[in-house]
Amino acid sequence: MRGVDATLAGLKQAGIDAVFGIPGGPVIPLFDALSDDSDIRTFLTRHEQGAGHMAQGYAKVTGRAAVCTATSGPGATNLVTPIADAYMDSVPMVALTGQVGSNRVGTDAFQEADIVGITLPIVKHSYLIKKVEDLPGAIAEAVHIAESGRPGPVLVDVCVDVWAQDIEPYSGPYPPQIPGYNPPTTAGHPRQIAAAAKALAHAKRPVVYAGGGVIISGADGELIRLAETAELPVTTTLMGLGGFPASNPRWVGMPGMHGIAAATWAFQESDLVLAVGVRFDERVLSTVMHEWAPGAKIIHIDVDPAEISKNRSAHIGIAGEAKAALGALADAYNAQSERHDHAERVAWQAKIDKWKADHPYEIDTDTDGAIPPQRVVQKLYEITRGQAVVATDVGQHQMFAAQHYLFDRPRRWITSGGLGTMGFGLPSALGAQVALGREELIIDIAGDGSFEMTLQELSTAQMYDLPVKVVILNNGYLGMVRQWQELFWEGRYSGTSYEAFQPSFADIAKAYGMPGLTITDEADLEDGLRETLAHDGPALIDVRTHEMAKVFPMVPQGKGPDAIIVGHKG
Ligand SMILES: Cc1ncc(C[n+]2csc(CCOP(=O)(O)OP(=O)(O)O)c2C)c(N)n1
Repeated sequence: MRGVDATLAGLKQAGIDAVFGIPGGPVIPLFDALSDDSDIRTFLTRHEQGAGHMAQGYAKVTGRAAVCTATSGPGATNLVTPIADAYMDSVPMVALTGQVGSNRVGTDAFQEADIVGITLPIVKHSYLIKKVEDLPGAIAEAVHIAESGRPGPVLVDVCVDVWAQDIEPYSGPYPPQIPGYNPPTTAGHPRQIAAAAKALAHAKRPVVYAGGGVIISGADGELIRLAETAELPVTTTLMGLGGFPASNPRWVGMPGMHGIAAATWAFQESDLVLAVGVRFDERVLSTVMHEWAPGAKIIHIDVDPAEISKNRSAHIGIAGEAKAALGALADAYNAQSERHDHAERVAWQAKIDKWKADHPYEIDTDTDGAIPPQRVVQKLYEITRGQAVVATDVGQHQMFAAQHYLFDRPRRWITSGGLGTMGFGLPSALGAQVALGREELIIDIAGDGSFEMTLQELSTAQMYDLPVKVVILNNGYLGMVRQWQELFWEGRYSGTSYEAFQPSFADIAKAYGMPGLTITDEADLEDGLRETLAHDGPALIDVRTHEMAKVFPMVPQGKGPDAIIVGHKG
């Protein structure tokens, strides 16, 4: 068969059923073959960045890779941001790019860009295919590498002449055996598990620090079991929201720069941190990492051994798969004779609960009549009874969403954590809608600044009848940066105000053939949100919110966790 047919056969064997992208000369053969294929749905987007984020949204809600595709040169370079985003947040994705002819590689041919070289530091793996014999194996490996172990983006860059050449489809073992690539699939070393179980029993003030790895490995059930068995308070990071039910009384909340103060204080007083599927990111620990949890013994479980002791030394490191490791840890805990002191645990949880009760997330009240942005998220949560899938852009609105929309289940929260990519919201929401079907309510909580970066994908929403609801928290500013300027740059708002010009987002929505509403008065908020959410198709609501709202708590950049600003009064 032709190389391109072997490619589709390989993708299907690996379970790929969606491709997002835009064609150009070197991928015309791919699009041509896709048009005859009824097993793979092809989505033509309006920008390759949108295609990449759609693949990420698809992956976030399913755990499975999707494919984004682009032509050589500018098409491929437009994929760089989503590839970097997927790398930072461990999202499985295959980027399939076309390249100039194999005999022209390296000649500065028309639309030649060395995309393998450009993306080398931001891919889990990459291939440049100049010979058709290498293509079927590369496709099989690419999907497997993207999805297994610590997931990530894999690039397959295919020279245009290769598509048409004859080759046998992949017939090797599945998943393919890749020399030197053996990500952990087990719990990790039993002696380390036993040591961790013992440490948990002897701890007086333990806290769980759970991240995206819990969701990726499907370890939420095991985490609940362990937390109940050993009576552990649990925090879930921005990437881990939904990995432990927000309604569980042991849930402390989100830790970190804009997390709940109770989580920061719990870590500061803890004598043991059980970290699982996290990377001790500076947005959690603060930039002064050694000041975080200074008295705590650290247990660190991660499928990627390179993460263990990278940012903070682990006393007990467990290179294991989170689901297996947490299950084994719960079993080891039950099997050992050591037990925690129940009364001590109850007192510790009560102390954390009091911090939570005394210092909940603040709502901006001093708004001069303007709508507090937090209220919009709270209303959305109320109206949807917490059942929506929520995607966000990046900025204050992202943090308000993380703080006020609560998740009881994994894979309902789609956000750009590590890279912090403005413009991520709309396309990732569309990718999630493709994966889950049009019956699922998917809300993109967008910032006015971020939304303008990828809003052309409203066309994709219309073209494929993807009924995503866009809720813009419009403060007329690049709000998060404005907040930093207010707090740390003496209120010099340089380059952050859109006061001089902003388009009508409601009119933009109408131009894209969907309803658009503008809300300026809190009295109209609930009806406006209900009307938007009830529309049977994509719809947009532009909510004008308080321009000077700030996200609190905040641990200022460059300071340790003890410098936390809890709220407006300090
Ligand atoms: C692509 C990109 N450019 C710049 C930034 C830096 N940045 C972080 S938050 C932010 C402001 C975002 O503004 P908006 O989308 O309106 O959200 P808000 O903070 O106002 O809620 C900026 C510019 C970024 N994260 N991503």
